[in-house]
Amino acid sequence: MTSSLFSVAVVLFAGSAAAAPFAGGSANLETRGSNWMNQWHPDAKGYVDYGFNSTFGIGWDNATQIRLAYRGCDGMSVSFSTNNRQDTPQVRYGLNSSNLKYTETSPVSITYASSPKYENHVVLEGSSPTPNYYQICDGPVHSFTTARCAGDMTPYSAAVVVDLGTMGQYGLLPSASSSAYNSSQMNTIQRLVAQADDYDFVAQPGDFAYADYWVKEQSGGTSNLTIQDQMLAYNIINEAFFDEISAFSSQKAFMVGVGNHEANCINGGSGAYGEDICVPGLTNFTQYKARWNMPGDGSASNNFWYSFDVGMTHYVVFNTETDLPPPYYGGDVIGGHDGMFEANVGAYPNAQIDFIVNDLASVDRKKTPWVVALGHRPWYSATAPANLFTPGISVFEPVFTKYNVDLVMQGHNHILTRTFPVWKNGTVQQYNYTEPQAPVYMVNGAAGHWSGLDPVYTPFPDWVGFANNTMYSYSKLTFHNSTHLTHAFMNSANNAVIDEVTIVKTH
Ligand SMILES: *[C@@H]1O[C@H](CO)[C@@H](O)[C@H](O)[C@H]1NC(C)=O
Ligand SMILES: *[C@@H]1O[C@H](CO)[C@@H](O)[C@H](O)[C@H]1NC(C)=O
Ligand SMILES: *[C@@H]1O[C@H](CO)[C@@H](O)[C@H](O)[C@H]1NC(C)=O
Ligand SMILES: *[C@@H]1O[C@H](CO)[C@@H](O)[C@H](O)[C@H]1NC(C)=O
Ligand SMILES: *[C@@H]1O[C@H](CO)[C@@H](O)[C@H](O)[C@H]1NC(C)=O
Ligand SMILES: *[C@@H]1O[C@H](CO)[C@@H](O)[C@H](O)[C@H]1NC(C)=O
Ligand SMILES: *[C@@H]1O[C@H](CO)[C@@H](O)[C@H](O)[C@H]1NC(C)=O
Ligand SMILES: *[C@@H]1O[C@H](CO)[C@@H](O)[C@H](O)[C@H]1NC(C)=O
Ligand SMILES: *[C@@H]1O[C@H](CO)[C@@H](O)[C@H](O)[C@H]1NC(C)=O
Ligand SMILES: CC(=O)N[C@H]1CO[C@H](CO)[C@@H](O)[C@@H]1O
Ligand SMILES: [Fe+2]
Repeated sequence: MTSSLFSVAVVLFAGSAAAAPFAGGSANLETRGSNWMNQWHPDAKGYVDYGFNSTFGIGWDNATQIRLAYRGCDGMSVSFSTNNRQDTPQVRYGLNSSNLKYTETSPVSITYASSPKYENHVVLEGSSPTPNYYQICDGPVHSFTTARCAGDMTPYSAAVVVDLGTMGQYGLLPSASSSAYNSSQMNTIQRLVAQADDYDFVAQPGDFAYADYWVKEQSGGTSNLTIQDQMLAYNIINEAFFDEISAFSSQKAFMVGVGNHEANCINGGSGAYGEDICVPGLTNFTQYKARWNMPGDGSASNNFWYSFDVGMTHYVVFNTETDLPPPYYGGDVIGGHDGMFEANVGAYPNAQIDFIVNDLASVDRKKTPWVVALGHRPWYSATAPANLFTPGISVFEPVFTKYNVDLVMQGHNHILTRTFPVWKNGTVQQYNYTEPQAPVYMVNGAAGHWSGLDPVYTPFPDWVGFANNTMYSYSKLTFHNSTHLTHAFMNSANNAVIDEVTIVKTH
């Protein structure tokens, strides 16, 4: 087994790096050891031809899986995948689709062990805040719009999904089971594409693809994936997801946060199989670090917690998976709820909470009257109490309450939940949405993934304003002005409003 399809992972920073071109950083990507094949689980085949047929040479090939992310209000990060390492990833852009005047390049073309792709990250800075056209190498010309600047009080909407998995053959299937959607109706990815004119950007705080369900799919019998397929199975599901989302993430910024399904290749274990089945590169959030390029100062933790402004809203993305201040544990670290034994990413144990506190303390509510926090695991959700993320009550809730966060968007439970304004570990502050003094929490983990939706747990606690688990859904946030914000659970199948509430609040 001396020849393989895979080269040594290459992290190339040729030339002078632009300011914070890539948040993942070189030190955080696992390098492929010479004996990594021997580290495979004994049940695995030990050799895989992906059919992607990468030559891992240097040179242009077609850019796929485009992922945009806001960078201030005059920039955009353009991330894309290629089969080969790119010497100098390049994006041309401009205001005239047939005359792309500007060119930006980047030294960042990276991979990780077990990946069939290279991830390229180019940051366009100083673009005009009007529709911009862009082209990766000589591929098709796409367009995007940069973020509304902080203080722009023009009404706008945003879409939020959580727990959005792969659709189709190895993901959520139409009609086959109770978890199915109606094959004549749209799934959530198709809906986000169809409604792209209705929102400025999409946010997903956690749980992409569910490729780490490959063993469960095998044992669940709905796919022909086998244990022996191992990382082939993982990569088929994973690549399909990034191909699918590109239909919206190539035209809208896609702002992401981390969930438990980003931790490793097996979601903490399944049947006889534990994390030791994961080959190098498929543990410790390696893919999550390599694929995304969220705003920040360029440190590894930027994909895990960061903030950004869009018009009248300040958004802060927080991380429930790692990096809680001691004595609390993130869900995926040793001692955490799921015990996935992954590592913290911050420079020191309190790095995340210090960032969140400093960030929220410095929000200018005249410019951005609304503050929305996005994170993965909920502590208020119409689920069994055992599924609640109780450290959140101690770590995040007091901070969100103190700094007057208006709305918290979460998922993880594959259901819908809208709370009343709630604080102090489950005390309802008031039973309406007019001038609330506590945050309102929304759980929308109903975007759809391989195993469908979860049960709701009854009777509902008194902080539950609405809960349901019968429809796939995305959330639509509409900021009307400094006093009115509407949250709607949208039915992905027909785009009907499932539940809607307007928070009226003088800031
Ligand atoms: C791939 O890139 C080539 C040019 O390099 C182009 O002719 C071709 O249409 C592209 N294919 C796809 C599927 O984008
Ligand atoms: C766009 O560029 C093309 C090609 O250079 C040019 O003919 C056209 O006039 C430009 N359009 C505008 C609106 O500037
Ligand atoms: C599926 O959707 C179609 C179109 O909306 C509808 O006519 C049909 O009744 C639906 N079937 C089921 C089983 O819900
Ligand atoms: C699973 O079956 C499909 C067709 O049903 C086939 O295209 C695919 O290659 C198979 N996958 C594996 C991993 O065998
Ligand atoms: C993840 O990282 C931690 C800290 O570096 C390390 O102790 C642990 O072994 C890693 N897990 C795997 C599966 O590599
Ligand atoms: C929250 O309340 C529950 C009982 O409802 C209690 O068990 C738990 O310790 C409380 N948590 C905190 C942080 O006060
Ligand atoms: C909302 O609830 C508060 C507290 O019970 C109450 O004082 C207020 O009148 C209510 N507002 C509306 C519009 O119902
Ligand atoms: C969820 O909504 C469906 C459709 O409106 C309804 O039939 C069902 O009773 C609701 N479930 C709960 C728990 O309210
Ligand atoms: C804010 O928007 C709401 C909803 O559109 C509207 O009813 C209200 O009058 C607006 N307030 C101001 C001050 O414009
Ligand atoms: C699936 C596939 O086409 N694999 C080919 C990839 O390229 C290698 C080396 O050129 C071939 O040996 C494989 O057959
Ligand atoms: Fe989750």
